[in-house]
Amino acid sequence: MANRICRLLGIRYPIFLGGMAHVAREPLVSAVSNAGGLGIIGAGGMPPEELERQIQLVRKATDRPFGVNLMLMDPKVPEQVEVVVRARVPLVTTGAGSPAKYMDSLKGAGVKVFPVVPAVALAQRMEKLGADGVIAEGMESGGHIGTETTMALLPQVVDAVSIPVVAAGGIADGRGMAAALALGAEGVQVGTRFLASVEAPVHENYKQAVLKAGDRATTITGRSLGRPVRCLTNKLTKTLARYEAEGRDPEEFESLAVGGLRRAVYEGDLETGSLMAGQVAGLIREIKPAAEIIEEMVKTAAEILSRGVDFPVP
Ligand code: TUI
Repeated sequence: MANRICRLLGIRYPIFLGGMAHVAREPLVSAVSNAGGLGIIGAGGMPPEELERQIQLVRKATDRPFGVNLMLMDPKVPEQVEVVVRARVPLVTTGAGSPAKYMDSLKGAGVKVFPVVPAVALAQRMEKLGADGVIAEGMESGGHIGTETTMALLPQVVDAVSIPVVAAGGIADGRGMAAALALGAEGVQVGTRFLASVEAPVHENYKQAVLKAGDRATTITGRSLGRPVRCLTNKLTKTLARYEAEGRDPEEFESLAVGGLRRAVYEGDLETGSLMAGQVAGLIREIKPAAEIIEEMVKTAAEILSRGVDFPVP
C-alpha cells in the first residue's frame, strides 16, 4: 500500500520542507516540490500581499503540490487565511498555537490541514477538529519549540491518533528519516538541513554558521517568558540568557530579540541575529541542492529499512 501522505497530497516522497519564517520561500519551496517532496512557504511575518506573490512565484516554478505554513502568533493570520483559501493552496501547516478557528474555512476550500503538535492532547484535539494529519514536533527543532523530544513524543502521538503523523525535530538525513518511520511516522518534516541548501534564500553567513555548528551549538532562550526558541548560540542568545537569569523586565528581553530572525536571514548578522536552527545543525557539513538532500535521504532511509537484523529473533 502506498504511503498515506503521498497519496493524500499527490507527492512522490513524504518529505515536508519546514515552514521556516523568512527562509522557506522561493526558490527553496519549488526546489523541494520539484524534487518530489512538499515545499512549504513560511508565511510567518509575511504581509498577505507578499504571501499571494510567493504563491504565484511557486506556481510559476512548479506544477507540483506545495503548502503554506501559518505561524499562529502572527497578527496577520486572518488575512493570510483569506489568501490561502482564495488561491486554493493544497496544504496548510500551522504552528505556535491551535488553528481551531480557521479550520472550517480552510477545510471548506479543500485545503488539507496538518497542524504542528508538541503534545498528545493537542494531536487528539486536532484529529477531532478534522485535521488531515498532524506534525509531531520534538524540542530538537529550531525556532519556537515544545518540551518533549521527537524520540519520546512521536510514538505516543502515533498511538493516540488514526490520521497520518509527520515527524519533525532532529531529522536531517536518511538515518533520521528511517528512525522516524520506524517509530510510526508516515512522513518527515525537515527544516535546518534545507536552511543549508543551495536554494535557501538566506544570507551566506547564516548558512556557514550552520556548517560550523557542533553537537552542542544551540541554546534555548525565552523559556521563562513562555516562548522557548532554539537558536545557534551567539552574543544575542548569551545576553538573552543572562537577562532571563537576572529576572529582568520581559520588555528588555523583547527589545533585543525583536527582529532577530530578519537580522540573521537578510543581513547575516551573526552577533545580534536570531540564528534559529535545530540540534541537527551539528550533522550538517555541506551546502547541497535541495534535490540532492532529498535523494540521499530517501535512498539511505530505504536502504536502512530494508536491512535485516543481525541478532536472533525469538
Ligand atoms: O512554530 C514553530 N516554530 C517556529 S515559529 C517561529 S517564528 C518566531 N519568531 C520569533 C519568535 C518566536 C517565533 C520560529 N519557529 N514550530 C511549530 C510549533 N508549534 N512548535 C510548538 C508549537 C505549538 C505550541 C503550542 C503548537 C501548538 C501549541 O498549542 C497551544 C494551544 O493552543 O494549545
